[in-house]
Amino acid sequence: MTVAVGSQERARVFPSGFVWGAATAAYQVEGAATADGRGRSIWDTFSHTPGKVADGHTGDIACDHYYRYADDVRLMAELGLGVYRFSVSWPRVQPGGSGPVNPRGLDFYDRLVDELLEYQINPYVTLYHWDLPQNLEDRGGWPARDTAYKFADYAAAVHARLGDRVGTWTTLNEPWVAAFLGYGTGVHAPGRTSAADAFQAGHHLLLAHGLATQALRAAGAPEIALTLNLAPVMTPGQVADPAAEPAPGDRDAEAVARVDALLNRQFLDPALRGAYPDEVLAIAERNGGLGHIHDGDLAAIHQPVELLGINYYNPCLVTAGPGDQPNAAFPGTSDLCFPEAGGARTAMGWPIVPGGLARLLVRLSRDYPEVGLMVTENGAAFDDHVESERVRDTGRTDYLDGHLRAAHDAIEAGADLRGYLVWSLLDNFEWAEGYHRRFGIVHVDFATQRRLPKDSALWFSDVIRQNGVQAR
Ligand code: IFM
Repeated sequence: MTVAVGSQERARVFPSGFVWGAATAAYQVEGAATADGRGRSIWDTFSHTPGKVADGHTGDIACDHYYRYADDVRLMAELGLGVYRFSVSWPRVQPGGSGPVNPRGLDFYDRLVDELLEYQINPYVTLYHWDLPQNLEDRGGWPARDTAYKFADYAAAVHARLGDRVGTWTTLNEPWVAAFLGYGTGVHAPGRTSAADAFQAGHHLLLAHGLATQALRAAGAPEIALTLNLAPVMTPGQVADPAAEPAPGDRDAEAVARVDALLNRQFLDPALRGAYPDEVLAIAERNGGLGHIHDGDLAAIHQPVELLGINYYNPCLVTAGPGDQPNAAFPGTSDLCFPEAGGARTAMGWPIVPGGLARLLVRLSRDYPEVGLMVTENGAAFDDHVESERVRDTGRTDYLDGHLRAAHDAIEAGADLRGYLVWSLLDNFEWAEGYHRRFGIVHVDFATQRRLPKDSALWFSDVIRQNGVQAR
C-alpha cells in the first residue's frame, strides 16, 4: 500500500486535528509501591516471586514517575505532545480493591492532571492496565464475576475525582493479554495456567468494560474508549504483501480465521456488536464450558463507545499445522502452527511489518464503522546505548516513521483514524522482561533516574510540529 515516488517516500500530512501523544502505564513507570497507602497488586506479588520476571526486576521504583511527574510533564511539553495517555493504579485508589477510596492515592492523579492541563496537554485516563488489587485476585481474580462489578465501582470513584478535567476515558488496556497471558500461559501476573480461567477472565473483563462504560456515561464522561491489542492474523507468505488474502478454501484460511476470532474478534465483537464469534464459543465450551456467560451479559457489554484504541506492534502469523508444541495463548489451536517471521525484528524478536497496521486499520473501519479509531500504542524496543549524551536510535525512528506512513495509507484508504500515541514516553518496566527492553523515546538511566530524549523523541517532536512525516 505504500506509495513511493521514484525511490523516495513522499511526505505525509495528517488530517487537521489529528491527535499526537505518548503513553505509559502505572505499574511500568510510577514506582512508589508503598507510598501514601497504596495497596498491593498482582504485579507486585508476581514480580516479587522468584523466577517470574527477568533478573528479579520489580516495579517498586520503576521510573519514579510518582515523584518526578512534574519534570516528566515539562519534558512532554518540550516535545510538543498533545496527549498523555496514562493509567490509574487501582490499588492506589482502592488498596483492597473495593470499599472506600484512598484519597491520597487519588491526589496523585489530581496533581498529574492539573500539571498536564497547565501545559495544555490533554490527559487520557486508562482505568485498567493490568494491576488488579491482590485482594481481588485472592477472591478469584478476573475469572470471578464479582471482579467486574468491583471494577465499575472503582471506575465511578476515579471519575468522581477527575471527571471535571478529564474527557477521554479508556476502560481497559489489552484485555486479551490480561486474560490469556495472565491466566492462560502464566507469563504475566497472576501467573495462572488454565484455559478455562482465561476464557472466564476474558468474559469478565468485557463485562467490566460494559459496566464501567455505563457508570462513566451516567456520570457524564464525553468520550469513552476500549483499547485492544489487535494484530492482523496472516500466513508468513502475506508478510511481504500484507494487503494480500490467503486463497479461499486454503487450509491456512481456516487457521487464520480461527486465530483472528480468538485474538481480535473475541473482544471486538462482544464490545462492538454484542455477540461472540462462533469459533470462540465452540473452543470456550470445550475449555470449562459457557456457564460464566449469563443472560443479559452481552447487552451489558455492548455499549456505544466513541473510540477504539488500537495497540499494534506486529502481525500474528499462523498456518495449518500442527506446530512443534501447542500455543497456550490460543486454546483450541493445537492443530495449528505459529511460525516465526523472517526479516527485520525488534529487540523483543517481533517482526517489523508496518503494512500490517494499514491492513488492520482499514479492516477495522470497514467492519466496525460506528467507532472512531486511535492508535493508542505503537513503538519498538531496541538495544539503545547512550553515546556522548545522545541516543542514536535510528531503528526506532525508522520503525515509527514506517508505521506512521502505513497509518496515513489507511487514512487515505478510508480509515477513520483520529490519532497516534507512541509507546512509550519513557523506558520502563517491560513486564516479564523487566528493564531489559527499552521502548521509550526518552532514555531513562535507572541508576540515576536521569531522562535523556533519544533521537526518536526529537524526530517525533518534529512530526508533531509538522502534523506529518517528511519525504525521505
Ligand atoms: O509495555 C507493553 C504495554 O504495557 C502494553 N502493550 C505492549 C507494550 C510492549 O510490550
